Amino acid sequence: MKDFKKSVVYQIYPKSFNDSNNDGFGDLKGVTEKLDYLKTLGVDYIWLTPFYVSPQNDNGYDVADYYNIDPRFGTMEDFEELTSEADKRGIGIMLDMVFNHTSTEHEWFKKALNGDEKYKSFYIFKNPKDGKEPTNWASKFGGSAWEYVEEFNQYYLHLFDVTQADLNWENEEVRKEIYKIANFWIEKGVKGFRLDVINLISKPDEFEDDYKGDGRRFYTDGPRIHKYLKELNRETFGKHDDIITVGEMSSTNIENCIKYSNPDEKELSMVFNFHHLKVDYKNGDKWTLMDFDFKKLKEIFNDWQVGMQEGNGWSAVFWCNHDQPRIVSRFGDDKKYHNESAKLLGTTIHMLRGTPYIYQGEEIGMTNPYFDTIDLYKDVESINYYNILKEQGRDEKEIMEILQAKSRDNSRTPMQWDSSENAGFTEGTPWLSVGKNYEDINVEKALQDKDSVFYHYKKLIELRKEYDVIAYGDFKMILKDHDDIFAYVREYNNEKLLVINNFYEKETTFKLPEDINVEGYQSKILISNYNDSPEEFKEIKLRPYESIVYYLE
Ligand code: TEU
Repeated sequence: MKDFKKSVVYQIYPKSFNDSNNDGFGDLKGVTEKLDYLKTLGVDYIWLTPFYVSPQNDNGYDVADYYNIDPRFGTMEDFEELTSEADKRGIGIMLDMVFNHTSTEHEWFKKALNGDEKYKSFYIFKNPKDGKEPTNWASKFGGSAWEYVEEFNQYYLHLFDVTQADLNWENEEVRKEIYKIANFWIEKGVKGFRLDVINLISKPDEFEDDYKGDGRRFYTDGPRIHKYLKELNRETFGKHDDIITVGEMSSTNIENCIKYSNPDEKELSMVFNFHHLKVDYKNGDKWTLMDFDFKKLKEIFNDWQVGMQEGNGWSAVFWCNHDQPRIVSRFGDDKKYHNESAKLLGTTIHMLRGTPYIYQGEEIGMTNPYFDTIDLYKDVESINYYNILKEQGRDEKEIMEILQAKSRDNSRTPMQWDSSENAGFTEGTPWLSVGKNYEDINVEKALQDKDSVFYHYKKLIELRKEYDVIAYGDFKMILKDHDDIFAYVREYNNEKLLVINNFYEKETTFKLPEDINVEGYQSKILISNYNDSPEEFKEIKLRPYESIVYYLE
């Protein structure tokens, strides 16, 4: 059994990873072709986003059949080969399970629409209120969270796209079907589950208007969420000691995350939360242009690291995924200090208390593509908000700048393998345009450059396996009020780690606080993004984006 605290997970968006049959769409065979690359990087698990049968309105998060592979991605034999080949390389497969909702193309929903009462009760149908939607709840993708069905004179709930109907977890039959799905894939040998928006599955007892929030206040951490997660654990992955689980927790809090991930609770191994990725939102609104609030970023990292440590919870620590912009473009400098800032961001995350997740391409410093016309965008959320911002009268140039910064398509452009056409992703027409800088930023080039971002990430993974203080050490932030530096100390038995990150282009000075005892300790640099960082650490002039990790014992 791998220790998930010493493990690193690599997230693959198969649609954009590697296209083995040149139809322009990545596939499972394409993933298998790249397992040796992932083995070289040194990752322990690969999280595959959904590849089940789906109409692809939300790129697979609208599942129409949980038991079969969508032909675009290949066959069940392809999946079985991938799992077997990954296992030979000591890599476990983590599947993405979308249990909050199904596609409206799912047979359950089709039967519901045909009036089958059993399957209507699988979803959330409500009568109109005053001739309108049952509540004022908003879909995460814009518009109302309710869709009217004339035949029933009722609405069904969809917290996301209108073609993603929320399941009714209050119905025990639904839960039993969900557990069958999870156990089916466990039988196939998967070693992990990522649970999509899992803290939305328990709906409130009363469906009432949200007068205070943005129409989404009731979504998260509902009244029976812990009951359901304990049952899911008990009926499926909790029966096995070699399956790790991570819950995607939308807008949650530390108290719940401790309950979700403290091993005594028997719910999940760890959780994703996103507060650190909202520090460039204005008043909680993603669709704005705003520099990131560094002070708030440090506060959030500190609160979550200390809070989860005190409650014995466990976090997935990450910057990127298929919903987030590329971090080097977002919080780094993807022009003048591309390598330095990409490495700084990697070190910042990988030295934290938690299990690190690397999103495909992050390890080579892939950037946002800066698409400049709306027809290059494919993401349902981005297209919906383009139209919403147009209706609000915002001008085209400003809207495109917002999409260039915030669209989920930023992370979904094809993986850049080499400098050949379409970056070696496909010999067909890619479903989404390749980033223009693929001739400069690609895997082939990274593997040939010992100073590349790739080898920095490879080293970070090796260090986590070698030094217990990284996996198990307590976290303590230092220089809380420093405007440019995010620095922290990790401690475990007699080991200390001093992690120092200058998040800005300008030079700045680091001074070790008096209360950090280093007397009698031997020190060495474990990793830096400059080849000549000073061995002496009590006072350091930090260069642009300089990031250094000292090990003391
Ligand atoms: O994401 C949950 C979610 O809220 C995302 O929509 C994301 O936070 C938001 O788009 C950021 O603006 C999960 C999946 O990761 C996402 O790809 C799916 O679209 C969504 O659930 C619905 O299944």
